[in-house]
Amino acid sequence: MGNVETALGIDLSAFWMPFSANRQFKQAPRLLVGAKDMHFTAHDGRKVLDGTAGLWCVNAGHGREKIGNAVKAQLDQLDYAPTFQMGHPKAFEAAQKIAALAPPGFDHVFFSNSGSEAVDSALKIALAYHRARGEGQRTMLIGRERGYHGTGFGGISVGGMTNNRKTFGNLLPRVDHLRHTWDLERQAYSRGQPEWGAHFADELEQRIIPLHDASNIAAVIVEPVAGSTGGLIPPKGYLERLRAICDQHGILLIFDEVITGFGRLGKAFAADYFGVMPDLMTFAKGVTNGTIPMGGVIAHDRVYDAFMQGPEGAIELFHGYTYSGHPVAAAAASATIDLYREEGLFERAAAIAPYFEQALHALKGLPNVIDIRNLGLIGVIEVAPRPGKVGARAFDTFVDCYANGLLVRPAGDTLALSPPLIVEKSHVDQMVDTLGAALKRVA
Ligand code: PXG
Repeated sequence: MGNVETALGIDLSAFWMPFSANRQFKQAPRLLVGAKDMHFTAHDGRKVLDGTAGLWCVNAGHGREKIGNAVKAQLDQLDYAPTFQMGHPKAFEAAQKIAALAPPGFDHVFFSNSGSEAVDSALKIALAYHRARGEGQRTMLIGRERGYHGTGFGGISVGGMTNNRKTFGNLLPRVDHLRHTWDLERQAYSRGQPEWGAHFADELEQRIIPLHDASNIAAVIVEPVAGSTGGLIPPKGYLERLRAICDQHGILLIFDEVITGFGRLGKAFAADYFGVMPDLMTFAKGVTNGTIPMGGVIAHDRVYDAFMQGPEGAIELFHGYTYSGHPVAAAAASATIDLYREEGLFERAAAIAPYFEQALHALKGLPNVIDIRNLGLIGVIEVAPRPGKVGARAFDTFVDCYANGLLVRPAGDTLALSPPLIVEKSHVDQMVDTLGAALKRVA
């Protein structure tokens, strides 16, 4: 066993880690053993500033007692109850609170346990919606290059990340992709939404619809801000155009809000932030502040209502999970949403976003930095790849930051910051200083 394993008395061999270089990691592990508010505690007792809200999920900061207490109370009261032809109060309460937070007309919540399942559920709801309305031939799903929609077969099919697709053979058929919206030359160092690029949405009308015919297309799914492929901020007017084209052709628009939901942009959802309303929204992550797995789909009334036809005894949607609306997850969600409201955390995120933007853009000019982009509390530094070694420079920068007390998230040759919404200016300063020093050290 290595030093860390000996110190902690654990064996690292059994856990096949997700999206990780298992052998490299196990040689030099980065283990977190505690967390409170803005900080993790590393295995050696060091405090590490959480610049990424875990994996974009701990929006209210770590170790929030209100959520922990709600979880403990729920475990004592009712640990599990089915939600297939049965029910329990917490699932209804959580759904009600999520619907109340969502934009007007989004009044129905379907629960899953993760963002990947949320995406699968949304795609299936879209297909079933058209069928319920007598347009069952609408089976095509349109995603986008560099989209990330989790790791189910549905999500990787509509997603646009090569590494997540190339190994797995049969993806869903009848899928096409819009191009992504990032253009280094025209958009580099945009603060907030780039001015240029709304026309990328026109591809839907100019290539995809003429090729497949709108009558065959069920839905378009996009992240309002593409998170995992490096914070691609939608150009001004882009989402509006997508919405208009979908409307014109009877195509459902799905916003994957797994990252953007629950305050990341300073509003409850990106739909609110951009003032563009989809038909279905997925969520996960921040819904429980990362404490208990939960995800889901928020459906607009017009979608839900299309299912509520036919005999009352008919099951309207043959879809669900053993843990859809799990009591403990629902209790966590309910308490989390209360916390977001009581502490005004979305407003807080909006208030500190300009400071975050200013601080981030001060890194312009550091070695290898080729772009900096931001929106709300999403900030991304793009570095030039090392020749023949895509991702290596960003990874080394991440390791350097971690050694110096900051967690950032590398993805390709980008480094993302997405701190908890309780972040203070002093934390922002520390993030930028640590990242800046790392960029100078890492060649
Ligand atoms: N949709 C979006 C937009 C996501 O960002 C998922 C779906 C899938 O969620 P689950 O809960 O199944 O993982 C995600 C997940 C990163 C990173 O570093 C992002 C995610 C997950 C892990 C790492 O960018 N997003």
